Amino acid sequence: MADTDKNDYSRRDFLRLGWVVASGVALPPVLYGCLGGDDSGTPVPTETFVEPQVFASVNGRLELTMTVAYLKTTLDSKDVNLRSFFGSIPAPTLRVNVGDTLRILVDNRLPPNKTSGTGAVKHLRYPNSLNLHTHGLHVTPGLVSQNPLVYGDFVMDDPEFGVKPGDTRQHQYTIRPDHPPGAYWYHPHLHGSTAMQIGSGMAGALLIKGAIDQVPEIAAAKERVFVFQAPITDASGMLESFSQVADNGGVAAPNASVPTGEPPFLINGVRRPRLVMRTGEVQNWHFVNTAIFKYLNLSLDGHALNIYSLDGNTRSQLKPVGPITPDPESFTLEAVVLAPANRASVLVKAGAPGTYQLRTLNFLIGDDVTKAPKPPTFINGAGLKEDILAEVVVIDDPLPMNLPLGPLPVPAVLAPITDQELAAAGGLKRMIVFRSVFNQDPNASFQSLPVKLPITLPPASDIVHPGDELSDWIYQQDNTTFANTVLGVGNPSMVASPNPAPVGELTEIIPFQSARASKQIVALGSVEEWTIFNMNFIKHPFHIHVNPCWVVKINGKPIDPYWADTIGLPGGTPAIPGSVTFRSRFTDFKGAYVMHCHMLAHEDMGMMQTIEVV
Ligand SMILES: [Cu+2]
Repeated sequence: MADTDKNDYSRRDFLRLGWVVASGVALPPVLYGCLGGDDSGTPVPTETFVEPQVFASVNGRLELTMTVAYLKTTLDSKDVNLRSFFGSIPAPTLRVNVGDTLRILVDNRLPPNKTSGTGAVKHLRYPNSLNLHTHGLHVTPGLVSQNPLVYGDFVMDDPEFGVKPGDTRQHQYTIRPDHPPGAYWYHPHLHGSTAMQIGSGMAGALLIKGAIDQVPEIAAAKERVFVFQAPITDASGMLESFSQVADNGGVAAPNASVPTGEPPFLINGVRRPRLVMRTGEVQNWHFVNTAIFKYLNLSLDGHALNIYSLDGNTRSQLKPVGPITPDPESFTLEAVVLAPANRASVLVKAGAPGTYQLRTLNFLIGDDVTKAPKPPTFINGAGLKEDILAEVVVIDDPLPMNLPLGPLPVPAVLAPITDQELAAAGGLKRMIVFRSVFNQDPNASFQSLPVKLPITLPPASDIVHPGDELSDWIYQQDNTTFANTVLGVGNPSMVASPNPAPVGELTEIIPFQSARASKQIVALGSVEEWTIFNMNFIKHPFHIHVNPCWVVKINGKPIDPYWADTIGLPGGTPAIPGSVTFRSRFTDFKGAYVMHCHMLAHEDMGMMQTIEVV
């Protein structure tokens, strides 16, 4: 056995703040330094891939105190001092079983808030207040009890309050026995500070274990969690400027290019870690994209990534993706696409000995749908460039293992939502619009927002969403505009006026909790079909809390349906919006929760709407 590389290990300062596990077990962070070696005497390469600390349930219960505080550590060889959960970036992995109870006491030890946002970023504020969201979990969005006060997955705080510095909040999440087992994650969700805090690194994986983990080929595979983060820091290694968050989160002035490469992705806090596998070995990898803006487009040289779960939702069959040969000039190759907040669980079977790169391939983060011929073409400044994320070394020390061949156990709650079920249980259809509005700089090179009309319309057959529901939205008929950095989701009441404001004048956006903001009222037990329209080129990732989505159409055209809780929307324009159509069962839980853009600066600036299940 090779020695653990002490230098690599010690440069990650896990859990300096200490922690309390009242019920459950804490497993130390793991650096896989050895794999047994081979018989030829060739030195085995050292792994630099680290696994985050794991907190695991015991006897059906995991109970933790989650300290929130600054952490001085090193990320990608840079000294940083950033907000953290549990004093760890990324935060530890929480590991529970279906049927378990997870209790978390959030203990906010950040210093008092100093800054209140002003001007163009006025809705980015309260950087040291927070709340907690368990992303993708089907749990109650309200209170678990009034006395004592215990919260479920509650994120409906007034931003002025939330869990302020010095405050604590008790959460309890009851993971139902029928909950889909899979890869989820947790992060703060206070409106106004979410982007800054997750941009700091306040994010951790949350694994729910169940039937899928008992499939023999999966049970035998080494399991790894990849928390992808692109922490934002200033020159001093801190993150205190809201405009920095906005600039790195896609809220830059419309004439600025979309950030393409910086900050770089880290995996569990390490830039380009090395993993070692044995030829023939199968490993079980959970990818979690916690970046606040950037998509991932993952491909492993020479190997297929065999997807068995998306957003914690098991597929009935493995879906092999790749290997895809990178082409530096291509912005059309699609590998395993993870919008911000998406997860994918994949099985990887190591091939011939050699060194392979795990890459994010070039990715179009903006679709220019006005350009013919389709597919959409690259917009200057709107592409994320290829990057190497990790190195996989396959050694000549065979370990024959198998991929599962048969059907995988899909939870009953993930049965397809048929036309008949939809019709019988309500069948209501809704249309929701995502749109950012910006001031138009007539000299801007980045002309996507807003669109100048008239544009050359495609043939009528290509306009997939005609109809009165959208007419209210097609109100911007020239290059005058509403506002600077105003983002809206929902109806036009989200902006102060449907009429254009003078260029340069800031129009106020109505906070999503406002009585004037739109709200979707849904009956408990109903099944509905929603179409989410995107009137911007940028691929806003749509996320809805509590209940997953059965995605059935993209741009009005039927697809091979799948379950997800976060959906990268195709780009569009006000005249030709991109769209995704999904069906959802509003089961089990009454109460208010949210849907929003997971480009988190967009969310913080108002691209969020309330759903109330009654
Ligand atoms: Cu967005």
